[in-house]
Amino acid sequence: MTTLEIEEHIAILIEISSGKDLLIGDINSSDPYVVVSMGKHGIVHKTKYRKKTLNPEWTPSHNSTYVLSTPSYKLIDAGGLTFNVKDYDVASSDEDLGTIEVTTEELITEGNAVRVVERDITPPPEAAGKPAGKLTIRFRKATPEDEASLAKGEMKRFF
Ligand SMILES: [Ca+2]
Repeated sequence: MTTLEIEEHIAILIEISSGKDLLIGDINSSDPYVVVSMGKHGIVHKTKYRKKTLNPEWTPSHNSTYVLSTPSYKLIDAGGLTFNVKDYDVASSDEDLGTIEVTTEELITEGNAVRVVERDITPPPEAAGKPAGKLTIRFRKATPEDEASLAKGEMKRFF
């Protein structure tokens, strides 16, 4: 962390892009969505769910994209972000389909660089040892225009 030079406040545009070969939460499929949390600071974002798919793609209309705007120390303190994939259920509590972690150092990008992270999902304890698929996240430094577009609910592609 000592080599990390960052501003006091950071704004990162994050897109939860897609999942691949996710775990099955229902009989033969899942209704996957993603909950993003920042350590003890709790939940910072949620996508909407996609119906009956193990290979979901989330777009801005599914809340795929948001700006994480935070004092830097909170993100450093949290060590990064956790992306928890869940299966939406109508009649019971939502199933855990596993998580990926993206570290603070990965999240701090230079200039306009876009970073794409495709990472193996760590399965929940009850599915330990099973392949749980992959989750793809994209991010870059947020601009004031990004924040304005999101606030207006524009459904454009940000990446
Ligand atoms: Ca379900």
